[in-house]
Amino acid sequence: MAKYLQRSIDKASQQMLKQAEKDSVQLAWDRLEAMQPQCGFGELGICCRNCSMGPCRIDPFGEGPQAGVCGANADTIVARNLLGHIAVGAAAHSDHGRDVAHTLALVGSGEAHDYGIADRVKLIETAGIYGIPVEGKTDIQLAKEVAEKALAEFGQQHGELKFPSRAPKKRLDVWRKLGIVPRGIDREIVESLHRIHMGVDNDYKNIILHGLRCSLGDGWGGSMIATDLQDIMLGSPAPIRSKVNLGVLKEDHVNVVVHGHEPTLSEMALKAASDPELIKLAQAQGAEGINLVGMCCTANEILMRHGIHTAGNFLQQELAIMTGSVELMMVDVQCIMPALTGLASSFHTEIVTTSPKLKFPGVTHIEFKEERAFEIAKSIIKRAVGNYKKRDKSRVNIPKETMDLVAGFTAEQIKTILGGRFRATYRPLNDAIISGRIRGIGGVVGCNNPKIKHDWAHIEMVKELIKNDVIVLQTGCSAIACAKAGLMTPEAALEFAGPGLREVCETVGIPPVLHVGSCVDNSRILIAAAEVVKEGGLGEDISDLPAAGAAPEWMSQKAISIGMYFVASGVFTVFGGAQPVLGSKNVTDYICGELEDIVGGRFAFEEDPIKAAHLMIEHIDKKRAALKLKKTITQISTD
Ligand code: SF4
Ligand code: MSK
Repeated sequence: MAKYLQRSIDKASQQMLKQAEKDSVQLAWDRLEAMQPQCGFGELGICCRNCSMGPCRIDPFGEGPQAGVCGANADTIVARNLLGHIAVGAAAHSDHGRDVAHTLALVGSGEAHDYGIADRVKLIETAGIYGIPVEGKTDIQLAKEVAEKALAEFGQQHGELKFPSRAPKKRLDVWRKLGIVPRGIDREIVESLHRIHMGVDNDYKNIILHGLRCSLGDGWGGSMIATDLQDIMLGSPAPIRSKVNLGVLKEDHVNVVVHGHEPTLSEMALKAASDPELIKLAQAQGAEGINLVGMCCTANEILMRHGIHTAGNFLQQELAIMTGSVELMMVDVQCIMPALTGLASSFHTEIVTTSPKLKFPGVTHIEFKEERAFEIAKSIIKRAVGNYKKRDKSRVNIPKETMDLVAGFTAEQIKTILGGRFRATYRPLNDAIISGRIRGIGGVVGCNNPKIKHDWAHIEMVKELIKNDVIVLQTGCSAIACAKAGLMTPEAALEFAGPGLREVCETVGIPPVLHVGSCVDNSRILIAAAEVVKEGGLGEDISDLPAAGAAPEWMSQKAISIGMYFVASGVFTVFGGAQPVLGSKNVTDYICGELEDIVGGRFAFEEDPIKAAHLMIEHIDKKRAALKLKKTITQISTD
């Protein structure tokens, strides 16, 4: 089979991969190939370069060294490396949350005029969670107080973060008993870095326990702050139709791709792209207009709130440039491949960095300032318009593929859609699970990874789950993969869902696979799980629910942090490829086994997406049996 066919399951991507082969352009897949064989010590997690007595490595065959120069064994080294990944992932998500809180604080102090309060109800609810009295206060005053409380939680030294109190009581009790309720978001990250310093924590169980605490500071802390404060400021999503895949790029328009994670600037870029003055300018250059589209999680943010088209997921960032039609790619933070600038320089595409945290040598940097957000966004869009005339029309090769989808399903929206506008409740969802029409809930999230055929594992797994009546909630690049495969339309239920799930989707008019948002919006899945428990009839804790999580094509440190807080929240979670822990049998057994007795959740590693889906289904069935729920039709037929 031709290489380009082996590399992606997505037709639009295959077309660009074929083009790259023809033009001898090196993409992530080629760089992976050139990297072979990859370091086995790294894969197993048994190399350490924490101090200059090293670098050290443990011999996995038991013949060579079994301890580093300091005496650290495989268990210590693997656990420390894992904690390092969790800390980095939690830091990335939480720093995103901090930036959002900072912007809301500027709204409160009247310094960020381009933003306002878009969801008053959520503002009041959030104030309630923080214990802030609302009476007699203007929205702006309240926003300032909420933002300040949120900002204080990053540096808090003692006590507990507020948002974990939204978890079921039993869950909170588990965390409290273990002493892992995060005290402060930054504090747990810093303590992680301290513990992994040479000669500090040597007990792998103790190290991992802190990893759970640090990750909870992400899921029930930094990420949740990012999601909720974005909703307050930019608006809470509601179901919305849109389109996805590289075919959303337009041959006769100035194409601007916004890529990364933080939506504050891209919201303004969106506004700037419909500014009549700039559209006129684009038309003067011979374009029909300005077409702003998203990539990765910035895409998910503006898709969820505005229905803006998505060009692609993680492994499509280089492919978008390969179309020869992108005038400008505006990037913020996270998942931006360093390779972009080299590739862009062989086209007319201009990469513009906007965060002080992410720069490339010699690349245009226009720094985002909340106080001048719209003005800055306008200047960036203007550059894109100016680049249109540099486009080499003979090199434009935009795939035709697009797919319709419905996005915008939040924890609140699921409640309204199922329960009705005036009687918002999770009761119908719980009843559907109890009666066996819905077998359980799957959360399928995470990245792409060129080690796995692009999008393949996401799509296979999700199809298998919905075929077995498991309703699927998705975020991140996984959501984009399944949207491209047509799984996020209400009609998909007729073609792909099992009989019970199909009936529910048909009655309510929802897709069997719900787009819940970006990476930080995994916090929406936690809230949805807490709501299901609160509604009653399915146990008293998240770990009682017939639910499971997965990251079939994971690659980033953030994915590890997300996986950890899913597990810490009591969720059985399957990763497509193993985390770098296999060099320690003790650590592997602990996180894939014993942890379940401690926190109610554990990991499994399974590369085959169908087998992985069945691990999730088995777990769901185990939970159904424990709850004494009757068997579903698909359960009986597969017994
Ligand atoms: Fe080697 Fe220990 Fe230093 Fe790591 S901390 S590099 S195992 S001596
Ligand atoms: S963008 S973290 S590749 S999901 Fe959130 Fe996608 Fe993974 Fe980045």
